[in-house]
Amino acid sequence: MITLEQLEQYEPITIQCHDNPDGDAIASGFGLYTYFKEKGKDVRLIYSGRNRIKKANLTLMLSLLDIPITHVEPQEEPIEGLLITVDCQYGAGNVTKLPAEQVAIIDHHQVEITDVKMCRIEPTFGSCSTLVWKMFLEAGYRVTNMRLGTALYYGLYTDTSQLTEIFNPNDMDMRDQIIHDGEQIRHLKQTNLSLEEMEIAGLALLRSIYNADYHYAVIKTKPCDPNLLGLISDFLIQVAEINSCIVYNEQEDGYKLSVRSCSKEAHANDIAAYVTEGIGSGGGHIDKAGGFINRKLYEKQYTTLHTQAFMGNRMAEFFDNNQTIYAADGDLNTSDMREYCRKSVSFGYIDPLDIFPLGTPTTIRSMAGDLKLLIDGEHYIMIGMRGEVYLRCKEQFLNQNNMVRKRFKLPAALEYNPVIRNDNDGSMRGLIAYAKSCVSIGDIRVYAKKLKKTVKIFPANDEEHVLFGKPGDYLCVRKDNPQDVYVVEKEQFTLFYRRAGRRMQNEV
Ligand SMILES: [Mn+2]
Repeated sequence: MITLEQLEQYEPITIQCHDNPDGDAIASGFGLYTYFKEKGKDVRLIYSGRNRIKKANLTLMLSLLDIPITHVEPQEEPIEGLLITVDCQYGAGNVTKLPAEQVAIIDHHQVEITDVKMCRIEPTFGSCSTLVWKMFLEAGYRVTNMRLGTALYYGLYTDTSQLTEIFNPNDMDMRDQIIHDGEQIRHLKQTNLSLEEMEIAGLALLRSIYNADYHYAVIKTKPCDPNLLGLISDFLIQVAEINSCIVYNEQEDGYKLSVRSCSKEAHANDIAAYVTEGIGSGGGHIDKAGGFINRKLYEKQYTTLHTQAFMGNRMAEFFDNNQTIYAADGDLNTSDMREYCRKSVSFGYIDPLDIFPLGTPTTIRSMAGDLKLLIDGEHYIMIGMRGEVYLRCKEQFLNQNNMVRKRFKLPAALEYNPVIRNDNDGSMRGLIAYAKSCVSIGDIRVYAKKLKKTVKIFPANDEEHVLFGKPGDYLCVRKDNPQDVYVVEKEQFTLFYRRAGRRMQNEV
């Protein structure tokens, strides 16, 4: 994993966006350009390929923010010093390969090129602008230049359908923290689409596939700016008969999709995660989400299936397979479940009252996204050994765990350290520092089964903090409390639970 400090060793530095650069490629390239310029480096920002930048929003972006990008023709002479391809991977199909003495890659697409050593690829980041911003933070560089902040913000905006399809916490952090000129962003928004794209949207709407059983629609559009996908799906979801939809199209390396839902049982982020599972990534909010499917992985798994059929099938499967459990009813059928004992395991727990006062509205941000918590004195924040964050009612918690008055320590570093934000004043605290250790009481009896369908559980007394389970996870209910229903991931389950009675037999 490269850092900006390492790249600073080279001179001169050339930063290359992919051919037909979009807002994110230009913004992230401009970010690196500005950084190296401030370090006194000889640096230039370029792109190549047959087409020149001509889309209205992009030419406006270049002039508003004074971005010095130039078009170059392919050349045989190697580029001196270091060439960094940004928002793309050197040698991939969407970027003209320019010979160079040294090459580095900074990108957020699926890994396609593996023979470049100096490389930083984060496929779960919503934009390459976010990755550049993160690398700034790591290098101790703060964005104070308004033009640069506005560019990076617009890069994220254009790559996440107007910020609606964000699911990586790093993207959320940049969205919330980076300085930007609201007036200029408004100006850029009004120039988003071309007449050609208006026509693409019109044609796409005429060719929608509608499923009357589940009230969903699927649309494939011609190649276009990914922003358009979000706009079309925003339009579709307003149609009375349509309660959820996927709008997608084909890109160089796969399929980009935009998901909307207004159904209580089928959230857009769940649909996006389900459709892309194993072949890409997806997520977002309950009403708006997005995702990406990697072409190679798709073609490996579905050799002959047409993508439109695939999307439709996955949607139907999602609805067929979705079970909702209201734990308060206490009537979960356990006849197909087996009895297990929970071993005693350690967790971290945090009393939010140790961080912010009673009544504070907060947002807990972790790799799994944002979780809203109004500090009510009734919940603990739990941290699992892999950094997973969830809430537990204090009463339930005390029944199941013994507190150990020790600081909690994670066995390994996390990809993103969870934070809690005070929504009143925006102040943030790292969660791990407040965590204490606890050990679950062993030998708690549960009924459990491996899930074949996705489930959604509305916990008793706590219906707003919905739990989700996917096929392969275990659905558990406590033997002594049929209202205590929850889901445990497969790996965790095998670690922490054993079949009731098994050990006895083995010991004998
Ligand atoms: Mn991008």
